[in-house]
Amino acid sequence: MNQEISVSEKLKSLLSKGTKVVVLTGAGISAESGVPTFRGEEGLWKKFRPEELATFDAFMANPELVWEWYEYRRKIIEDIKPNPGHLALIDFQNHFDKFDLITQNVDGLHHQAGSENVIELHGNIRRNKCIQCGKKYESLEGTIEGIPPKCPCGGNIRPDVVWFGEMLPQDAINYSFAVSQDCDLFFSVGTSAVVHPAASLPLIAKRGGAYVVEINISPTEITHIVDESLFGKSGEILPSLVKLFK
Ligand code: BJW
Ligand code: ZN
Repeated sequence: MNQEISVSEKLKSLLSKGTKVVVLTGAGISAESGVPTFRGEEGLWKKFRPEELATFDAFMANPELVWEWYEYRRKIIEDIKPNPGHLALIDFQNHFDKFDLITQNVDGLHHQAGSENVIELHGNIRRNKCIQCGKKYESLEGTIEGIPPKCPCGGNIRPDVVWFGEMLPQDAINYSFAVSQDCDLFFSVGTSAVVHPAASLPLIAKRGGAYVVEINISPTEITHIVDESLFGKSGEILPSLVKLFK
């Protein structure tokens, strides 16, 4: 559905080519593609405890369980496709002279949609790495079968995602801080904005003088600090925004 939306005059004026734009996305943007979110009524973590699954300690304590959980998640996303929200961001990329897309998502859907230079803050669930030598695996070719598979060096293979208590990829977070600090218009899309350091980015943008817009189906932790909230599905709101400049 591509209906008209009501946005402020300020936002309309900022939708011009020369505006420096940053978009931060979270699980909500992929919800309409059929990927479960983490928190909330339908969230993955209603059924699973994150500390039992999304930490390195959990993996060390029970590598089989954690590996199986990620295999289950990979099955869910095997045949998914980008939705109109992901696709609208291609129009953003083509329209604005300076545009950066930062995602917390590990599903690779922005890339699949055709977005370029996507900053993946929390890794990618389709990729793996060895816990011992750090070798990255785009597929399981070259590993030794098992649950989890093993690297020829003897180390267990784990998904190449960022778990709680782990550092985010240094280049990715440094770049994200820099562009958020320096942009004119920042969109926080489909994220509960509770997981740091990603959740700091809208605040950094705001402090740097950017106009901060949130797109979400419901209020979040940052609703009270943003300049404008657009409540609704990102798969509907983002295409409606595109209509305002295309
Ligand atoms: C829709 C919609 C539709 C639905 N349209 N909207 C500062 C303060 C407090 C704590 C910390 C802090 N700094 C660091 C921490 C600790 C921790 C943290 O943040 N904890 C908080 C939860 C309290 N952070 C870390 O540990 C991070 N590492 C770190 O800081 O390293 C430095 C360090 C190291 C050692 C010691 C100390 C510091 C790492 C965080 C890694 C997060 N990893 C996960 C799992 C990835 C792998 C996997 O997929 O399994 O990443 S957790 C999970 O949450 C996942 C997500 O990327 C992340 C964010 O979730 P997201 O995307 O916001 O999803 P939801 O479900 O929460 O929200 C969805 C939203 O969409 C909702 O609002 C819906 O309403 C909305 N929605 N449909 C629009 N159609
Ligand atoms: Zn190895």
